[in-house]
Amino acid sequence: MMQSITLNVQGMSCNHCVNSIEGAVKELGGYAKVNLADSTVTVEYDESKLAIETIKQTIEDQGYSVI
Ligand SMILES: [Cu+2]
Repeated sequence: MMQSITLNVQGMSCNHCVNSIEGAVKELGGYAKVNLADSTVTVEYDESKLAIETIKQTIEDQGYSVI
C-alpha cells in the first residue's frame, strides 16, 4: 500500500539539495518532492517494500537533518 508522509528537513538550501534528496529516495524505489520554502520533503513509498526509517536515514546520509 502506498504511503505519503511529509517530513520536516533542515539544511536544504538550493537546487543541489533538492536533487540530492529526490535522487537518493528515487534510488530506494520511492518518490520524494522537496519544498524548499517550507523545509519539507513529501515522500511517497510502498510500505511493503520500503520503511520510512530507511528513507529518513538516507536523507540524513545526504547531510540533512530530519526533525
Ligand atoms: Cu543545496
